[in-house]
Amino acid sequence: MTLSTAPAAPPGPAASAPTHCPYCALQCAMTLTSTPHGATPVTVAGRAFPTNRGGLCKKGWTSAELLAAPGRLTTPLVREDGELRPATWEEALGRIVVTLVGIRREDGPDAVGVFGGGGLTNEKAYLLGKFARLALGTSRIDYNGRFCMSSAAAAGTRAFGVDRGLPFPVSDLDDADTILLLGSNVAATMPPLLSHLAGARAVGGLVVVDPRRSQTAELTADGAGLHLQPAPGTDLVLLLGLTHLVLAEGLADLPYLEARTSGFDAVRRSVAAWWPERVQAHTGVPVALLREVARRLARGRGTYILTGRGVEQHVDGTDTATAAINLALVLGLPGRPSSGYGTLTGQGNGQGGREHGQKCDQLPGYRKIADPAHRAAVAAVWGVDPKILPGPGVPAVELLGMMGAAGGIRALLVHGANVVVSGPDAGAIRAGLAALDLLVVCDFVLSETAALADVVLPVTQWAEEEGTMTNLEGRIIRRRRAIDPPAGVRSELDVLADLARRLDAPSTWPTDPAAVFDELARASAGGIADYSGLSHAVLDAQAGDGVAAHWPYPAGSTGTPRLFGERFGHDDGLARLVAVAARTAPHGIDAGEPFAPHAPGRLTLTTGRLLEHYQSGAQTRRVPELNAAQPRARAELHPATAARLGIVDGDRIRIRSSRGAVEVDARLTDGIRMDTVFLPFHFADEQCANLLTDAAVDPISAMPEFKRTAVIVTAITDGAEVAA
Ligand SMILES: Nc1nc2c(c(=O)[nH]1)N[C@H]1C(S)=C(S)[C@@H](COP(=O)(O)OP(=O)(O)OC[C@H]3O[C@@H](n4cnc5c(=O)[nH]c(N)nc54)[C@H](O)[C@@H]3O)O[C@H]1N2
Ligand SMILES: Nc1nc2c(c(=O)[nH]1)N[C@H]1C(S)=C(S)[C@@H](COP(=O)(O)OP(=O)(O)OC[C@H]3O[C@@H](n4cnc5c(=O)[nH]c(N)nc54)[C@H](O)[C@@H]3O)O[C@H]1N2
Ligand code: SF4
Ligand SMILES: [Mo]
Repeated sequence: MTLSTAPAAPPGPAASAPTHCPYCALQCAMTLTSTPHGATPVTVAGRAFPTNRGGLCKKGWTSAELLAAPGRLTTPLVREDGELRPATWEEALGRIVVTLVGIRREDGPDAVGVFGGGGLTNEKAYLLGKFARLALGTSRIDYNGRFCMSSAAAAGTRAFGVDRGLPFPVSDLDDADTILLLGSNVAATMPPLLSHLAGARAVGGLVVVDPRRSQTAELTADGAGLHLQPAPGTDLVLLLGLTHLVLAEGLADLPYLEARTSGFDAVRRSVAAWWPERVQAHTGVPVALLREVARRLARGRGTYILTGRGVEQHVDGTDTATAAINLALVLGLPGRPSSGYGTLTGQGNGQGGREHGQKCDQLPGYRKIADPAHRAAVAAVWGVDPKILPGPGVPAVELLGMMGAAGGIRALLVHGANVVVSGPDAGAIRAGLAALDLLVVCDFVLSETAALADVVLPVTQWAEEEGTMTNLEGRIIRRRRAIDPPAGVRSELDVLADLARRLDAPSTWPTDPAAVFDELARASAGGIADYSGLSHAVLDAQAGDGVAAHWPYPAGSTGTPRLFGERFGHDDGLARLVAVAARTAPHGIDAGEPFAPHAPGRLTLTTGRLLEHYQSGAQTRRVPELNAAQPRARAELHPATAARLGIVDGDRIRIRSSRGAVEVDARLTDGIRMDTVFLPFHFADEQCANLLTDAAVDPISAMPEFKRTAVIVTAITDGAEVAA
């Protein structure tokens, strides 16, 4: 194995590189042109591609500013006397290795944890999973996709036997006349996707389910569609009620259910008691609207049901996504031309990031780490004895909860996540991070999590590296290098390989992204997410920049744009309807004083996104234009609620939950339910929404409850809190 301490000699930077946006899962195509003497090193232009059709959102247009943003990390940092100071790579890596070896000797390999991210390229996600299992020997790896796609993934796997967010190309939506969009605000989170909803809007068929009149719900105005405004966390009841109506009105597709599914009888029984008046009482959605939606869905000549985080980030998120799938199956949508069910994957590589082995129970190719045949297949590619592979680890929230605990983890390596802002119950996460013997963060900016680290390693970003990403349609695309990284920065593949060598790891540790991809492709062969027919060269040679490369893509294939046309992924080829039940008794957030439903100032907090910021804001708060547009967290409150609490627009307010408190500005809007308050989670410190959220998780997916927290809202005047 040969390794250098600096990145391999770079190919000369292309004057212009066809690549994709650094942010979300739509992975809009763009061309970067290097302008070596400008203040911003590259300029960005939208590029024709089936997903974005040349369009970009504000984050995409301004993405290159981050390449030259002040505060870009270019040297490793180590903590000394409580402060981070610059260090050489040799010192930083040496310190990591000495500490890890000591912890491993004292407490075993599971005392070291790894936390990955859905923004990592396929190559990095793959190598990180391999690094955890072979170089550290730990089972304890998981990633921020647990906070994102886990409920939808669990539901999709359970129903279809395959978890690919959209089992069809986004452009199929163009032909739809009816789209039910549950808990997704695409107008803010994936603006170029709106062009694919235009057909449905034109015929009045866009149905948006959101407790807020989001920018997407606004698109239903003037006859373009319908907006259902349920109380946060009541979507499961809503979906049971819609399925009840479809059955009661004789609108189910019985021949499809008979030919292509199993489990229908149990689902029929499970929705029997959810008559519309009862659903209205639980959700607040009027009976007439429920009936109209059920009929519209059944009569549509091209009907799609799509879910987003609004319905998935709940303690019953898997069951809610399952109820959405059941509704789709009862209507006969999945696997049919011009109709279907899908979930809108979020992070840039949210799809690929959940396929290559950074999930705690997983090996590459979407394989199971507990399955002996899967272990043997991957161990053969790695050239190791399957016995040395650890077993399943624990999911993200549990992993973070183990920091500093007896039998827990003493060191954590973070790659591509800003957990102290974006994890639930962020106050507890901060305390956990402080209790570690060693926190290592790889990043290109000093995120809030990096600022707490013992060692910070500066890595290449997006336009400085080669790789692949898998977008929300399961389409594998190429990320291309447009400029040289700044001196002093190393690629994450190089960092992992160097650490592996210092830790005397078995196997080989390639650092060239194309070579890592080739190994990933081999390791995925025969798995659910099979990439074995692909390579960087194949992707580069494809017309239109990898346009057709949807997985599964086994050797000799031309890819799979549409899944489920003939059969679903289970051995019997059938889709499974799974009966799910809604909880009706008060639970979790409603239980107990002082947060009981009628306590003064008591509202339900839900959280989400703004167009201008991405996730924890670590990147977008450093882009001047984006930060100027949204400099602070503002809590959306209904004017009637605000009046009752003595709050006027722009007031400073305090929001507290059983976990913590934040201080933010009030923004009054009649687009939100009177019982609900909305906070974006892009901000840090006293504005961090996750100081309020709870670490309770879905029992199946381990998704935390980000979208429903009991809070008390009070005005603050002259620094003093006003009693409600
Ligand atoms: N601008 C921007 N775009 C992004 C991102 C970003 O951070 N910023 N992140 C990317 C990522 S990783 C993801 S996962 C996607 C997420 O994309 P979305 O799922 O669109 O994002 P959210 O804003 O989290 O939630 C969507 C909507 O759910 C609503 N909601 C809240 N609670 C409930 C509820 O109980 N029921 C229902 N039905 N709706 C509810 C919120 O009001 C919100 O309008 O966006 C991606 N794109
Ligand atoms: N309250 C609330 N909380 C939420 C959500 C919500 O809706 N409400 N949504 C959840 C969801 S869906 C998600 S996806 C998570 C995301 O939450 P985070 O994990 O915090 O996501 P990011 O802000 O994208 O953090 C990525 C970090 O990695 C860095 N980074 C980017 N690319 C790379 C790379 O290639 N290598 C390395 N080493 N670093 C990189 C970035 O600079 C940034 O610091 O937040 C979750 N948290
Ligand atoms: S929609 Fe997503 S991928 Fe497209 S430009 Fe915006 S952030 Fe980038
Ligand atoms: Mo996400």
